[in-house]
Amino acid sequence: MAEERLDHLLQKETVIYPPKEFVERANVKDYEAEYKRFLDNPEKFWAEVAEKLFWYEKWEKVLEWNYPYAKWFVGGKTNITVNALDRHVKNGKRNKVAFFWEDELGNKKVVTYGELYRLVNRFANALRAAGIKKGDRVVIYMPLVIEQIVAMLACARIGAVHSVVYAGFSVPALRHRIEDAEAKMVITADVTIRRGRAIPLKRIVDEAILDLPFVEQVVVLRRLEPKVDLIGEKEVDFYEFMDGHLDYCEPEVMDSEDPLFILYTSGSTGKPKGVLHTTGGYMVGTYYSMKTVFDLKEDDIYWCTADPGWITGHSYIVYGPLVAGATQVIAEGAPNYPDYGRWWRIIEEYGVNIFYTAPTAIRMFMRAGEEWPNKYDLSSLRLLGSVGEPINPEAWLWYYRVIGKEKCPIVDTWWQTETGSVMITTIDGLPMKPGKAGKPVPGVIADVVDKEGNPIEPNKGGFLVIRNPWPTMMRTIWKNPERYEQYWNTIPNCYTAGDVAVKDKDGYIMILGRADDVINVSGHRIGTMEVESALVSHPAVAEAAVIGKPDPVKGETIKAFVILKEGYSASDKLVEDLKYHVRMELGALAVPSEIEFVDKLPKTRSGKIMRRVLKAKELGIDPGDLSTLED
Ligand code: 6R9
Repeated sequence: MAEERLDHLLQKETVIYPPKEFVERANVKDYEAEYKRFLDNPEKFWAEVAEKLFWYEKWEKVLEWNYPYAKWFVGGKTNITVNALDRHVKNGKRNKVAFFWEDELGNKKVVTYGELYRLVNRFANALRAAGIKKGDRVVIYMPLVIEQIVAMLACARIGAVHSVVYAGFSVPALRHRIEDAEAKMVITADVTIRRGRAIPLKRIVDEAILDLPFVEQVVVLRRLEPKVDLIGEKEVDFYEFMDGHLDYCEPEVMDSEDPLFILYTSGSTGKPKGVLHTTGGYMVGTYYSMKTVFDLKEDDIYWCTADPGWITGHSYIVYGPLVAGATQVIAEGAPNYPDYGRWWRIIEEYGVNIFYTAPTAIRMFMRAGEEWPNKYDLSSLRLLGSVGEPINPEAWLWYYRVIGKEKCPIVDTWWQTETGSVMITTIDGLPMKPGKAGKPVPGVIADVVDKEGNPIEPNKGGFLVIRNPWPTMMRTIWKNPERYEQYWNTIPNCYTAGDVAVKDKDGYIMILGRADDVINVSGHRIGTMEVESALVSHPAVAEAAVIGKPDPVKGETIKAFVILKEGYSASDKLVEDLKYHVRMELGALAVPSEIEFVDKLPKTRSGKIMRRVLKAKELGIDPGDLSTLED
């Protein structure tokens, strides 16, 4: 496609049709027919997917919907690792590659389903021997290595509930998650390696668990020589822990509704919430979307660039692809280290067919220039995916042209930690509109509505909602059912996603951004209140307010407005101190890129900070209704 034509497409609404050859071979060839099959009989639709998987005992009922609490595959008994591992090993896929792993330096590992099965079983036996039982919580704070995935699956094998914490979080953020889940065990590594540097992780765990008596044991993967010291009886080496355990561990028979994992995510209060997912529905739903949204076939090489520390890694590296029996590529470290060719070299080397990444990465590569991807043979690609934040048409078209060579459909997948799997996109065969995620996937009834839940006319902004229960929906917020119920009682009879969106006359949904006080930096959710409380915990800060500012690469960046306490004065040094403080409190991804010292913050008469007014002033736009402003 010529450059002028692209320009022209940007001026008006662009519609791009998936190649005929793709659609003819697609797992779902006709979206409308598949969607209708769902609408005609949702329970039959989901039962047919579930029947493809292994169950010790079949469910009695597909869905029990007791608004806003759902039970899926009621009475069904299974174990997700039997579907992710045993099923493949027994069906002739023992020597099929499960993972090609590499780090930034090109160190490599190849793990087959047979090997992964043995590692998981041995680790699961070791967990049981250490006294971990069904229902116990285990926190996993590890880099993107095979052992991280082994630890997650081993928990699932014995029914322990894992809570994976992204290795970029700092001491207090990790401590909060360990405390909230009352984890009996923490599994970690000495270091993660990024941009050629070893970043210590165990040291962070040491501090995070000080005086938390319920943490009985810390298992440490020791990667570097000389090996990091293990102190006291609490700490044990990852491989010594597994040593001597059998290659088979009897799986725990899990009820469909037994918890599988907790994953924390930011919301509009100062504390992240522990989103709880359960076994049966999550397994069936992620499996279905692997086959349909990602069109996964037996011989595909699939690469999702996320980290299992986020929901994308849980659903589309660990559970969905393994249950579907995929061969995957995973890569630890930065996308552009040692250079901007890294990812494209990996695609060429492994012959990646399906590639799933985030808009922030695409925009970064766009800036670096197309000479980098052009050095490599990307012709193995047949489907591209995007997730985490809205993808702007310019980035969409670059991804389509430079990476996909105009022959790969792009699935812009909208979903959330809470939804568990993809909710809106253009599945196989649907025409694509750059910048618009698409239509609800079969199984989901999505809409754009006003506060009362009435549909909004086409091309007008409103709240994005889902009107029905779906198998991978979160079941509750850990230890906070009121918080869970809020999702379902903000707008009558709907699940409120917290995003604003518009729907066009063809039913395509475009996501505009968050409706609440959540900032999306490089596809990661950061609560304004979390950053504000981190700032206020610094001795110099009296009050702080934080907003998101549009950024050409990261989507949004954080700007903080700070009122200093008496006796402190503004300086560049203090700005650096405050940034460092936030890094220590929350982690690098929450550090504001700008800090402005002010004397006053706009507030409502009841004392709430009006971030919307700050944002409008910052961006030079209309602040809207100011009637509640104090003065
Ligand atoms: C999977 C994931 C969820 C929030 C969500 C929305 C934003 C995710 C998007 C998207 C526009 C897309 N988001 N995918 N916005 N288009 N394709 O990212 O989960 O970390 O919980 O974030 O991310 O704002 O509400 P999570």
